[in-house]
Amino acid sequence: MSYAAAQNPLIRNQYSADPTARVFEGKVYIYPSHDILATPGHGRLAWFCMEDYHVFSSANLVDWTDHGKILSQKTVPWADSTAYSMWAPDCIFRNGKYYFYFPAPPAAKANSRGFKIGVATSNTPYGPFTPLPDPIAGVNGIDPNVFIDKSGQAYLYWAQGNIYMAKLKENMIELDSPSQIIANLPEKGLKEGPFLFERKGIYYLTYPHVENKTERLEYATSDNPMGPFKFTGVIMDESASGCWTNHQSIVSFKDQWYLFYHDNQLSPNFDKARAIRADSLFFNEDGTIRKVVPTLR
Ligand code: FUB
Repeated sequence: MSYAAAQNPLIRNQYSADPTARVFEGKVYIYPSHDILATPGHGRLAWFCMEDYHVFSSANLVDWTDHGKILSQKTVPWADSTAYSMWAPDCIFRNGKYYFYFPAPPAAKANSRGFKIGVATSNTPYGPFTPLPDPIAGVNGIDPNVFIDKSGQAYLYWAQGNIYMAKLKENMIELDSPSQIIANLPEKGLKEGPFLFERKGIYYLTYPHVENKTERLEYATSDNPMGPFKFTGVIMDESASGCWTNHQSIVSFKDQWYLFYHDNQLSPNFDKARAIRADSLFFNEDGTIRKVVPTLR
């Protein structure tokens, strides 16, 4: 089977993390977090610092176009415009519109560590996106991920120590069921960054989990996007570079599956300045995922 070889890290002129890859209009679009370095008065020093989002697209996974800034903390009506905490986003297409989901601390809680999840919409996958006036009611947490099943039912997954999920209404901006914690995932250690995809009737819930020191990528499977899920295995071991976080998405593009993730290859001494990567991913006959070993390029 032939497939394009990704050149890692994918983006080299800026830091990027938490890549959600989507296939829209025959190209791969990546919606990552945009790490920058905090300076006095701008973000928390030596911590994650993000003030906006860029989106990147590629037709071959080698040549990437930066479509520029698609959303900024300054223009989200409900968000704290000084928080520098625009964490891991997602984007999905429905009814002619692109819906961009992002976490941010709300303005009313400027001194709290809480996050809400907002939505911004666009007529194109590359934006610019217009934020809605309020975050999604009933959701507190980070790392939104949206999945639409074959019947058209949409689901929102997010993290707040554990992984939560709820159905979304057709309008994609309101919950349509009570939120629930996803059961049967490892009991101990932070779980965040959910990303759900479907292949051959199996729903794969993937997530980073801290078992020891840094996050490794794991997955659980089910025959239903609402579960129950069963822990199934590890997709990628803990980072060899010592990057505390990892964050994944998995998509099929031109008959090849890919894992998108990040490490701190461009900033070996500071792991909050990360770089997104991709490697081919393969399944066994029984649907389990073969562990991905990061390429060193
Ligand atoms: O990028 C900030 C946070 O780090 C993300 O929301 C988490 O998934 C982790 O990658």
